[in-house]
Amino acid sequence: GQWHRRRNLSSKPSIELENQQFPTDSWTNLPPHIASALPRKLHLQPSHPIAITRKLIESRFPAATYKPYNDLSPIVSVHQNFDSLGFPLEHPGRSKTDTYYVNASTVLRTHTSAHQADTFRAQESDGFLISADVYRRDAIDRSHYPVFHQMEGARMWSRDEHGGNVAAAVWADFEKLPKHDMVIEDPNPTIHPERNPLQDPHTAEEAEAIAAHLKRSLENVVVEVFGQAKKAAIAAGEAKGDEEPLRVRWIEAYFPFTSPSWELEVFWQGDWLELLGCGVVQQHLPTNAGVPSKLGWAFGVGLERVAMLLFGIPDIRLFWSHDPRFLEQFSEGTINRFVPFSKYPPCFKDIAFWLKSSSSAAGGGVGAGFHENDMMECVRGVAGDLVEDVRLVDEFTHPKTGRKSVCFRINYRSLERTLTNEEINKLQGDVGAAVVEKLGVELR
Ligand code: FA5
Ligand code: MG
Repeated sequence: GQWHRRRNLSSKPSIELENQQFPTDSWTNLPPHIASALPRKLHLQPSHPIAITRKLIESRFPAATYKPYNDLSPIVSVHQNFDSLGFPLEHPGRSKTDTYYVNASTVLRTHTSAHQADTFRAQESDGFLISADVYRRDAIDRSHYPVFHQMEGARMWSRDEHGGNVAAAVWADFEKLPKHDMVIEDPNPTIHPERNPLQDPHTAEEAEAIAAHLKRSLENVVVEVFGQAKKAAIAAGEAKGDEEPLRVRWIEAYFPFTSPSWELEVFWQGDWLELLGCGVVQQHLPTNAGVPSKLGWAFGVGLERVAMLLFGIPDIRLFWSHDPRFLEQFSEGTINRFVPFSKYPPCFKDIAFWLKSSSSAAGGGVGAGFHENDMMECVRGVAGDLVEDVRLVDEFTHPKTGRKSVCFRINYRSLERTLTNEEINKLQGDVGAAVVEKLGVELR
């Protein structure tokens, strides 16, 4: 079993978040280093790159149609975050290895989609843009962080206003969208009967029109982002303007609350980087929200990922920096290239341990009741932002005892200074102690 399954992590009867007391229980798994991010609200700090990115994306969507919501609380119910979106009870996203629970019925939202149902029900406009901080137990590397920001967008059309079928109205709105000439790879059909199906309540014409409007709207955001990033790179003398364009592609995806669904990826630092997920809204959402005749699209984009491209920010941890050498490089409304203050040396340390032999297999790829995210959180809890990357480098099962051993490689590197050997050895020792205490493993 997992340590946080057995006992109340905080061991306090309640936690205070946003000036409110929440009772804790056996589901509580919210560590202080995550709770302390709640007051930061980077998307609301005007000269922070996350807020500049938010405003740039908002500027591509007319405010009369897309009402912005930027101040919704991150503390939501399990119902809002999962049930209202049609997540099945056994969905891995619901587990304590993936989600921060305040208690059994309350979580820190894992995505801005947690507000879709309520916003559809409020019916304040044909569309919306919701920007917010979101929280997830996840991998540690330069593009993943346990707290990040998303913007949710949606656009709905009403069959009642359009003679029972919205396809023509959506195509008419599509024609009004700006055109672009960027090459975007899109090898799959809009609808695929097995991989990416049409929903029963929709006609293929409706889904095709909604998909076209959705993709064009998002492609226009990418065109704007790349255009601004390129201008800034030329101004900084980093580029001449005749470089190969970045590769961008649409791929098929799956979400419980959209179908068909897609993700948009760009080629960045030698690998595909996912910017957003989107799709045609599952009809159960507007139906349950009391607006059954409305249909349309929704997307959720990672603001850090977009900001990294826009400003040339190489590591997601930088967004949380209090260092004026980071913060003072940005100002409201300005897109400029980030100038690294200096590159400090990485330090790689391996840690190997035997998993508990008694525990049974579970998710997370590794098995034996052990989830990689538990390791990630132990490291983050000890080393905070002094850790750049944690990678599973070896797995091995003892041929005689059947016990399983894993080895993780931790890359310690500060963004702000050179770490000393003593400091790193202390961190590594503390990580070892934390995994023994919290995960019940045996160091090798
Ligand atoms: C979602 O969160 C869906 N709610 C998106 C969605 C909305 C789909 C509406 C359909 C309709 P996903 O888990 O893929 O999807 O996350 C969306 C984006 O958030 C990713 O593409 C990525 O840009 C960003 N993201 C995800 N995890 C992290 C992380 N740990 N650190 C930084 N950014 C992340
Ligand atoms: Mg995704």
